[in-house]
Amino acid sequence: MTKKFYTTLILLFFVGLLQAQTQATKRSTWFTDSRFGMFIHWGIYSGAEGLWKGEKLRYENNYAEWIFYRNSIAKHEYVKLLDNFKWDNIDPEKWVLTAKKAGMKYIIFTAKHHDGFALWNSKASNYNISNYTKDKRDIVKELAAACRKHGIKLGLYYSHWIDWEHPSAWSHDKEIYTIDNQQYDLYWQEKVIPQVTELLSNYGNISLLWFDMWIHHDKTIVSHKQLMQLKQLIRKLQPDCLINSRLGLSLDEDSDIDFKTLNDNELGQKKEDFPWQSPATIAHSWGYSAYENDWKSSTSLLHNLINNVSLNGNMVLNIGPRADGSIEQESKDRLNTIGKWLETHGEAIYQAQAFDLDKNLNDWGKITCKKLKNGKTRLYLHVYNWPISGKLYFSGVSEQPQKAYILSSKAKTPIEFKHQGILSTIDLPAEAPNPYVSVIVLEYADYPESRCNFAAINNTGGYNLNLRNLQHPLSPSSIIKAGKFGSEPEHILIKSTQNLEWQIYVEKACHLSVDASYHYTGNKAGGNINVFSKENDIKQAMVPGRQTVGEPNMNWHVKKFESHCLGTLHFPDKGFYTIRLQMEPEKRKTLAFQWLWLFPEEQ
Ligand code: JFZ
Repeated sequence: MTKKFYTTLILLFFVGLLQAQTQATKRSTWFTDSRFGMFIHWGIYSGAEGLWKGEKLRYENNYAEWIFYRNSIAKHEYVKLLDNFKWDNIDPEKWVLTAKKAGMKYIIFTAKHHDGFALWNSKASNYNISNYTKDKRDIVKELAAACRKHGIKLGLYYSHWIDWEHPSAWSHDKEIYTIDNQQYDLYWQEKVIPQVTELLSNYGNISLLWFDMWIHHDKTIVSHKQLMQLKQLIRKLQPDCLINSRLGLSLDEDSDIDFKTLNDNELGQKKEDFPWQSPATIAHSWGYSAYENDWKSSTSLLHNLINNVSLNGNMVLNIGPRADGSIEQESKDRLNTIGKWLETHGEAIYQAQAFDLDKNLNDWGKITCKKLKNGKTRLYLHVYNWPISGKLYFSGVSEQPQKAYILSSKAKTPIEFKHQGILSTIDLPAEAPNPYVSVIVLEYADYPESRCNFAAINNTGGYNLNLRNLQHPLSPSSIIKAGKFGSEPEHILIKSTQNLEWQIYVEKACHLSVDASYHYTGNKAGGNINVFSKENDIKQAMVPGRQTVGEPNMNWHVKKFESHCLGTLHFPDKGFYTIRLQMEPEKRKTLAFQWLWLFPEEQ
């Protein structure tokens, strides 16, 4: 009886867990389908433009939206910045139209940033925009209406942890002047809970709430209990509203958190199976700053978006409108370029996912993937570096594609390719069809299996066999990272006999010449460097290495890593081959090894 009881209980627990998981997946489908959104940082700080009484932002991380805190501004002076606002020009619909034109599917707006000022008509705090404007403007309301009108999802940023306005909230100088949990809870119950209630009650569907606590709750004033209270409130008022991990609960800790937020401007590094997002700026600050011009290029922004989608992630790209509501030309230019690109390449981004291949296997760009309803699969090869040879090598899939075409070509005219083993070689037009990123589509009859753990042919037609694409990975601690400002490249030190192995695929019988980049200590040639493959071996003495100055006219030296021709390997047929490198330095001599380079010999 008790046993049965406990089994049922355990079963119920897992069913519940599963349900919570599928619920979360269902909730976030629109989000992962969208891939690209707009962040808007706009508030009183926008009126300062990064300058206070002639002084620029203090502190190294000089985010313009932090000026109230950084430059120790008094509240009664800070609100005077609102006098700079041109209310006749301010129209949130223009922001929505800009987002739409840029191909963004959702907007996240700073309803309340750290300064504590609410950009809606908040009953819970008179520190709000309606109270401070002649026409009693409610920007959240206006934005919500515009989003609804144009089919854009609305998310709201709400700074829950930091609030520089409420007397018992957490401002960082409380670390000196102290604050107790009871006091802080006053802020929580008086401001956070009622304000989030307002936002989720009076503005229609809120698709997402974006909180901003980048420190674990164990390490700061917010308690787990308070976070749970907030989370339960959201689930009660709008069960479908997404919550980001900067609420202060990680996805591991709480499966009810919908997506992980990476650090500011941090890009994805590996494929993840849960939803995640990079918040990104076009220049540096999030709020408007007149003193920055470190604009990222359209190409690099596009690369960042594609990089994330190729690893199952989203990107939310920020604009910081001015106090007249306008968006800087530099931002608009970039958003228009991305939007135009998405008009013809959106298929490779929206509802697209990561493919299974290692992100570094093919060196010309990134891959996204889509399973079609009819069972077919499309792989989108985002070619960053259009090969000058006119041939694109795509390694890792053994299934033969049914067809290949350029995504932006309206007629989807097939392009020629050949397929052998795990290599598709695609004939490309001499000129890239798109000046930013061109996309080649490969269509497969089903979901193709992929092969990992080998060293692929690169964009120039050779194989770079290095410390990162070994058959058996080295322990990371044995790899000496690039040093001396990068003038000494990544390498390993070898003092006694050592073997390294790689796998390569060749599509036909061929000869590959083999070079090695290394530095060997000693005054004369000695020791052995051997390369073995199935058909023949190469053996050569190591050539003593020289030094080089780090920079012209500088007094520091580094090992000179030079490329040495070792000989030729024969490959009698197409297929996979193991390349084994055996290094045998002499006693008390050291070999610093970097890479092997295999390149087809001219016939
Ligand atoms: C936060 C805000 O402080 C900033 O103003 C902006 O809204 C941005 C989107 O989020 O910035 C951060 C986030 C993370 C860290 C520091 C500042 N962090 O991890 O140290």
